Amino acid sequence: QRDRVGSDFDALLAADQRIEPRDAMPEKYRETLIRQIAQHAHSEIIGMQPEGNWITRAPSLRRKAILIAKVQDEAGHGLYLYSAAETLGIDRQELLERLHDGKQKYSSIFNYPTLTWADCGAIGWLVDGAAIMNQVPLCRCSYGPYARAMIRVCKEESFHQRQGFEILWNLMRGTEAQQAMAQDAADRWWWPALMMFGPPDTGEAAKGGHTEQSMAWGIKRFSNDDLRQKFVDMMVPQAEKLGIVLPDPDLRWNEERGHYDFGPIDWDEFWRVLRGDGACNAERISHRRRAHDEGAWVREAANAYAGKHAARSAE
Ligand code: FAQ
Repeated sequence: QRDRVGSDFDALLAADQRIEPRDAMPEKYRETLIRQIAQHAHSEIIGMQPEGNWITRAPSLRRKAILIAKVQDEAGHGLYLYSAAETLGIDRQELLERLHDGKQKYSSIFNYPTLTWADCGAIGWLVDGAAIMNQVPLCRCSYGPYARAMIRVCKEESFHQRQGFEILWNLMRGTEAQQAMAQDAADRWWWPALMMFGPPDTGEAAKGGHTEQSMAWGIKRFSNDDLRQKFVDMMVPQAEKLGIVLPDPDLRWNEERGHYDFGPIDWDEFWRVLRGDGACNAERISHRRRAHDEGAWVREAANAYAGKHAARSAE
């Protein structure tokens, strides 16, 4: 197939074929992918913390087993994504240093605290729901290794979303206190989930954004606002099923547009969180650094083992 269009980058893109690691690619395309894939990988492993916080306190053995599996899936997603980034010629160690030094970002959403058990439901329902909406189109991303990693990740995220929905479903059918806990979690996670899609496509906040170029390169398939709208349209009926009231008085069906209208997003809060001023930014990074330092012996042992094997097979 490759021969039909040759190895020329533009021809591959024009034919909607995948760019593979050995293909020639513009340096900016490579840098954009490293930025996005690394940010995505960092989000997965930092994203283990908010729910990991509840593993010891999950309300039953069944819930605990499910939560452990979900958090492990997130670690797995991080590993696929770091591997995909490495195919672009960057070392994993370097990426982790950039995360630890604050030179690369992770998703804004993981700087919010998980205060109650219902937050695990809200994360699965809303955060994984937003992640799926954003990541299904990435299965068609122009860069092969990233697109392929997304296929399995999306399957697992769908499962995660269902489990979040089910947690909230049960709470909403429980006592008054449990219902209030579910509603409170949805109140706190709704707006941050909308921010996950990134700044708006137009206006001041859009300046300096990457969307136009990334869409031209087939990395992003939809703009931030288009995905956000699809997400709102998907979630409103689900909230109704749950009996949860989404915390937005402006939320209503717009017959003309064929979409739900929703109220203004607090972009100042978004940029504040990105600058490091969210409730949990410092905690997330210090926990991450500590885990990395405490894992040094595992990396050393794995390297020593690999070295021994390499020496033996060279004999
Ligand atoms: N948080 O021009 P754009 C998960 C930055 S899901 C932080 O629109 P772009 C699963 C952006 O980097 C979450 N920063 O940028 C899970 C740029 O700054 P820069 C992870 C954000 O890249 C669930 C600036 O704003 N998913 O982890 C955010 O074209 C539950 C301008 O923005 C992904 O990463 C944000 N929310 O579009 C795990 C998906 N939004 O880099 C555990 C892949 C924007 O120039 C539990 N990524 N920024 O300094 C993407 O699709 C894109 O990178 C976007 C941003 C859409 C996030």
